[in-house]
Amino acid sequence: MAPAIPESIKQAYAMATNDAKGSQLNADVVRPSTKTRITTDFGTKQSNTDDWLRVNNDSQTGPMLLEDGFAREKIHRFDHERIPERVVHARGAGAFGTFRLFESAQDVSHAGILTDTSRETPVFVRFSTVLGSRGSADTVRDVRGFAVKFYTDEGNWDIVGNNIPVFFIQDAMKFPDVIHAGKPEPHNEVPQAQSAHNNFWDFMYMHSEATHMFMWAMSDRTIPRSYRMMQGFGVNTFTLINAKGDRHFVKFHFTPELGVHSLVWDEALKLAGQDPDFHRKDLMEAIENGAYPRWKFGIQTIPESEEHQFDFDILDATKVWPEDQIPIRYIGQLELNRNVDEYFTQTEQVAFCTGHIVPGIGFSDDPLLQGRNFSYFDTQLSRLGVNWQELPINKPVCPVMNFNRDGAMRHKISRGKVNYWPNRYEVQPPASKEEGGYVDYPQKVAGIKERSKSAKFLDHTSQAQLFFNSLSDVEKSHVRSALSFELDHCDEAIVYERLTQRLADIDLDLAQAVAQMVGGPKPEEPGKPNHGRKAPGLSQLGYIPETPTIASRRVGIIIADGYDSVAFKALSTGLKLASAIPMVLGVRRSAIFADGEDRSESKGVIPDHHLEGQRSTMFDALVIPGGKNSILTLSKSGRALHYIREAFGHLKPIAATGEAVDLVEKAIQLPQIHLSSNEEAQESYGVVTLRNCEPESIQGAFNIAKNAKGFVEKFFYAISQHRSWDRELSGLDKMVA
Ligand code: HDD
Repeated sequence: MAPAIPESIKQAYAMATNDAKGSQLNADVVRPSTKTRITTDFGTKQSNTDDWLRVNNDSQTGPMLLEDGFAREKIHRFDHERIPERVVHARGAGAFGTFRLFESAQDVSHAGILTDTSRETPVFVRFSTVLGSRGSADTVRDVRGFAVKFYTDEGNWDIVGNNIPVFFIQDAMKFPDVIHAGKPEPHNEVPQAQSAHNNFWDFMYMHSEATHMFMWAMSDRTIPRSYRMMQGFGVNTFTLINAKGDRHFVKFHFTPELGVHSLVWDEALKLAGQDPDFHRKDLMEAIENGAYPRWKFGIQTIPESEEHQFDFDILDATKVWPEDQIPIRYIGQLELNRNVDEYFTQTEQVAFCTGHIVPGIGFSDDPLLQGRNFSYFDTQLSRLGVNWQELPINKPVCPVMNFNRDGAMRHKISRGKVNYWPNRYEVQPPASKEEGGYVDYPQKVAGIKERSKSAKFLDHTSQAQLFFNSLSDVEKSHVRSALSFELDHCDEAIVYERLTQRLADIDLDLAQAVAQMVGGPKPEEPGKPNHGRKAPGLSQLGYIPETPTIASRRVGIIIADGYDSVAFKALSTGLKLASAIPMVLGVRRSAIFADGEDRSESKGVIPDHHLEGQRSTMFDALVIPGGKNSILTLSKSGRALHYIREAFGHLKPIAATGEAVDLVEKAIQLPQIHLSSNEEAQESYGVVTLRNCEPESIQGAFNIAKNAKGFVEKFFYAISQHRSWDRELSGLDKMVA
């Protein structure tokens, strides 16, 4: 029997038929069912798709016949299934959603999507890694793409951004170099999906404008916990034009409701092998569970007249606009609420272009953006072919009418006798401004034609220092470790020695620590004095939500026969009520029975997984309910003990009740961790314990707040803080992992 369709999926389909993009996409959907029959591509019903037509001679070994058009069609279609993968950002995951504006930005733009607060604009978002091939792992250290297609009433608007606000290069002409340097090396196509190799770090040194970005790339930003927990940035400087015709420069921001959170490096490395689809599955799971990811949408704007008032060039994509100087104004919300129906036709064939803008939005002279505007259109041609704009995922929801014609695979049919303008029937004239026509901003331009950069583009270190100064101690130590890891993978001394010297331009302590780890001379003097300034919004620890939440967090509950059902039920119910995702991990994936449970009366609990099928890396936190026999079994299981040790090493909250407190003690063996000794709940470095677990001490209201007294509340608060940084600061994690 076919499995029942979950409610959330039914709702998603209902939504799909309600919104404009959804119904447009559904227009050509094939829905296989038990009532439909398999046909050839040309509609002939087929009675056998398993056996090639052949001559069956007496010994039953006769030849196959070329005549079999059905078989040839099947093989021919299979032979041509692949299209070129994206030259960068090949691996990705996408979802549909909605954009809502809650505050009009009409003072700066006349774009419908930025002024009409009654609209709900359908969107498609594709997240990606940059360097890896389509089949590479999700959790590698890499920048993440954050590309948003808004299907607005006035045409498609694409923000083709990243989860880091700056870029490696200032001029688009350097793009092939930076990507060649980062991709696998040409002689052996090694390494896959990582920057830890000679060519990348050679280029980082030789091309010093990349300094600011590589500091971001070595921070935790490049190992996100989830696509849902990353910021998105338009990176380039665009412009907004209001109804009066005034122009502002603008940067676009998406800030996640769940906060900005990362994996720890050891976890990211392991997950790349244990679950290469970790982020892809996380996005799908959250949407299926109704935990729709949301981002606040914000703009930073600068009036045209103030373009030159800053000590950095506002058109330089290697610079942020510090938020203390140019605050972000949050005006909208992006929500993802529908998974794709088919990966290829939607996530793979979606084509983003920085050149896709709508009236009220314009480009700037940012030299990276100008080059991107060429590259994106161009690349779609080799990836998808000339009529890529007609693919369902790329089609706007508003009417498209023009005299562009023909080309391979054109399938729009344009009626009428004329295919040019002006024509004698006056059909399809251009739109006036009043009719919504895009009118280019009348920018005054004069100058010398030459290949050069503005003077402020030449400062490559001030903002690298600003970024590093603004990080917390934990984040700084992660940058140090990341650089030490990456440079350890470079085996040519010229590469790691020079790069270490470059670090002294940013921070001498950092440079010295890295030099000591990777070898080579230790810099004695700062290359450039550090200005000591910091800016808000650069440290990701500043984005933990003010109201603590554990929504959509995966929590593994480990049980064996004889577990304590009071603790189990209280925690699993509490987690569900708080919108987390509890997952039962049993010693086997068949029924597990609680202490005292009558096996003839009860069906027990069927775990979601068995312990060997998963790893602690796949969960945000662990729960081990007590129960004498359960803990006896688990204490003899190396795997169960490893779960606890590994989760501890990865700074994750761990909760244990009753006899499980002894199990945690056995696994961790650290006197610094104080475990509960009586009915009082104890929290110590994110390990939350309750020795005497009575129904009244474990149930009740869940108030996820700092300094909460109850066991469940303490545990939930620890999860909401993502990781126990104190554990790392005191080095306890290293003693156990
Ligand atoms: Fe790019 C894809 C983001 C600079 C050329 N880029 C691509 C994607 C993202 C970005 C998110 C994947 C889109 C998708 O999911 O389909 N790229 C950026 C950002 C940049 C940037 C934030 C700096 C601000 N890119 C950049 C430059 C060039 C390109 C300077 C070329 C001159 N990018 C491309 C491309 C890709 C692409 C080759 C590959 C696939 C595609 O466009 O559709 O054209």
